[in-house]
Amino acid sequence: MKTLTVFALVCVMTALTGAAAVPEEKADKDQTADVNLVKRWARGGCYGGWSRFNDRCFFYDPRPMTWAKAEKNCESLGGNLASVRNIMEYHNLQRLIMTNSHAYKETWIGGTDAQEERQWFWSDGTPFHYSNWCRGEPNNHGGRQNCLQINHGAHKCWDDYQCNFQKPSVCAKKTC
Ligand SMILES: [Ca+2]
Repeated sequence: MKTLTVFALVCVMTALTGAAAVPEEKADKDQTADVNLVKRWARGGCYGGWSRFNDRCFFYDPRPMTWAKAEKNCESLGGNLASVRNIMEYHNLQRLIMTNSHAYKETWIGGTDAQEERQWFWSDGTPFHYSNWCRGEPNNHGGRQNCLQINHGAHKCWDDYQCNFQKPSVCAKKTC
């Protein structure tokens, strides 16, 4: 119970900081501001372009970036490139991309085997258990494919690809 209270406080503080940064919300009447605060807390801190799925907030960034720049971008927003733990989470990512870009675009998420070939890691440090590789992937084509793109090919599955290519990305962070 104590932990929950702390989480709620952190969440409210985050929401307050967020509210202060948005000029039009400053003009809101007190009551409206309170309602917004409660809504934000109920969403686990997933607002301002982030959407909630289970215990995390997800954010689709349409700007083409290299995998490393995309990861840095997610870190600057308090998260990492998204990891995926099961098929429901993968379908949620696909829905998020479709909703925002109106297509199943090839998109970076947080998988990489740059440290050692065929040893896949998530950039958020969680174990790499679930995968949805396309047939014949990951193939490390040309010996230079160390980053994980999704929505590849006809089956919209996973592929390892050259990390220096610029693609949209999905960030994820824990709810509060
Ligand atoms: Ca490949």
